[in-house]
Amino acid sequence: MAIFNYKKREISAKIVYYGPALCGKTTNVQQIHQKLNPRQRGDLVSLATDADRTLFFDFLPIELENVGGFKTRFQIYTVPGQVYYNSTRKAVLTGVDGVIFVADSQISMEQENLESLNNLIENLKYYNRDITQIPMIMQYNKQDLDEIMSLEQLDALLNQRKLPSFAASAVTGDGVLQTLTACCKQVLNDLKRKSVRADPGSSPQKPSKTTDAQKTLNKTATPTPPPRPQSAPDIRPQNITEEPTSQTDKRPPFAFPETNQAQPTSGEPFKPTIAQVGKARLINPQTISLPIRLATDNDPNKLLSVDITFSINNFIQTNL
Ligand SMILES: Nc1nc2c(ncn2[C@@H]2O[C@H](COP(=O)(O)OP(=O)(O)OP(=O)(O)O)[C@@H](O)[C@H]2O)c(=O)[nH]1
Ligand SMILES: [Mg+2]
Repeated sequence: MAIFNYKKREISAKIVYYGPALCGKTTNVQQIHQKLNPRQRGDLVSLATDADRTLFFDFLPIELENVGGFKTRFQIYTVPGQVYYNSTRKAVLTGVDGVIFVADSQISMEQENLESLNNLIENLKYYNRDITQIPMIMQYNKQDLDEIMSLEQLDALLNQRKLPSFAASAVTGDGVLQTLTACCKQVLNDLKRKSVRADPGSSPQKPSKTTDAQKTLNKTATPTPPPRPQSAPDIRPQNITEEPTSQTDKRPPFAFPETNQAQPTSGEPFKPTIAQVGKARLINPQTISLPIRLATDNDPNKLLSVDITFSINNFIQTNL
């Protein structure tokens, strides 16, 4: 669930890319990582198999400066699309604030798209959450390929709710930032609505029960509650743009979200134990790849690769 920290004037929210195997979720996040100014984003953490299939998730923190006077952080996750990783998909959905459903536009993927959408509905139900109450954007990916469904066919198949939908080609980057921008806007509008509802002063009727948004606010309250703003912040984001790195921009680099904010707050525990670590390999001057074996995996030959990226001002140590 999103966290408002009124004292630090920060909002933190979670967006999950969902969709069938190989539809392009990881490629979307890689493009976002490449396109955004390094000051707007942290490092990309990918937990993948040797064949570059997502095993747990990809994670990318991004930050929008000054949305209604608030620093706004989004934690972007992808799920593993392969059918048998459902418990991981469920875990990644913990506390989600917005979903981007990436559909594979190829005609041959019709069934997989439907199954993945139904799987999303089911996994949200596990958390007693209704998909219609969660900000959501559709992305019709792989538009560069032949033998794809038309946008109208994809809408008829997957989007009876008429959610905003974007045609995209994640390999070229077309439509990637537009999709993300639309989702960020929806999430912020949703948070604004909830915060207005949770603010008794701005509500015509006092709610009789504690709402989810109030619970979230209570959870983040410090022992001496900081003064609340007069009204809910005006959270209209600017478009997320491809920004060339500006040498004169003195804003601090993105700080990795505090551990207690990045961790799921409820649901399944998600802490795989490492049984064995192999020899590190240098992928590029900033990135090493570590082969690891999980304690849950008895096959000594089944190693996963974990990529760890370093940058000068921002050192990330994963918990995994
Ligand atoms: N032609 C084309 N290929 C794409 C596009 N997006 C992704 N791909 C390719 O599709 C393959 C799978 O992409 P990924 O981003 O790894 O897919 P994923 O959804 O993360 O897959 P899982 O992690 O297994 O769920 C890769 O070879 C990508 O290069 C696209 O828009 N067009
Ligand atoms: Mg992936």
